[in-house]
Amino acid sequence: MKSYKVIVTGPFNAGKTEFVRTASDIEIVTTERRITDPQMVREDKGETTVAMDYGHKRLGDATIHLYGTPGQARFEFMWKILSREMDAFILLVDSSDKASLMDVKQIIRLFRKQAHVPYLVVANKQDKDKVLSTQEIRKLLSLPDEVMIVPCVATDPASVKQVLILATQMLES
Ligand SMILES: Nc1nc2c(ncn2[C@@H]2O[C@H](COP(=O)(O)OP(=O)(O)OP(=O)(O)O)[C@@H](O)[C@H]2O)c(=O)[nH]1
Ligand SMILES: [Mg+2]
Repeated sequence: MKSYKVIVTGPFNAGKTEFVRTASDIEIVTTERRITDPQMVREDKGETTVAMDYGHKRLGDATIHLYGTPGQARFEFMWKILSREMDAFILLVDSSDKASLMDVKQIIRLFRKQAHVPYLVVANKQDKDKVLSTQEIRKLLSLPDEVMIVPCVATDPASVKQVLILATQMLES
């Protein structure tokens, strides 16, 4: 039985907790707290992850342990703790929020520094109006050709499963 530790990271509000929740075979462990900064509150979002999300998913003969990170930079100290001994990371972005992509290069750099593991980028919230395409996001993030970017809707189990299948293939190649 293979076991992988995969980090789900990305900027504030990208859909990390939703992704882990949809992916997981078990009810996830979350550490969501009410957002205290009024400027950060969104119409459909009153809570934010302050430490981690945890869930796991069985895929074939592998178990993927998924650790969602906080998105706000002030909880960045958790990123280092969570990324210890990771096998890969998944970088989620909100395809409907171009401004949020500003922070993403920095997040990738930070995780690459922790360990030289493979990663893939998920262009989340593709169900929304006026979203950036995967090509546009690739360009904005200057992603090298060898890094996969996958469209996704984190509320849709089939979409999330597809990402995990690709992540597993990446881990096993
Ligand atoms: N339409 C749509 N909404 C989504 C999708 N994924 C997540 N959301 C919504 O986006 C909001 C943010 O999702 P979260 O999972 O809390 O985001 P997060 O990245 O964990 O946020 P932080 O922990 O605060 O950084 C929630 O209201 C989700 O329901 C998606 O694919 N499509
Ligand atoms: Mg969260």
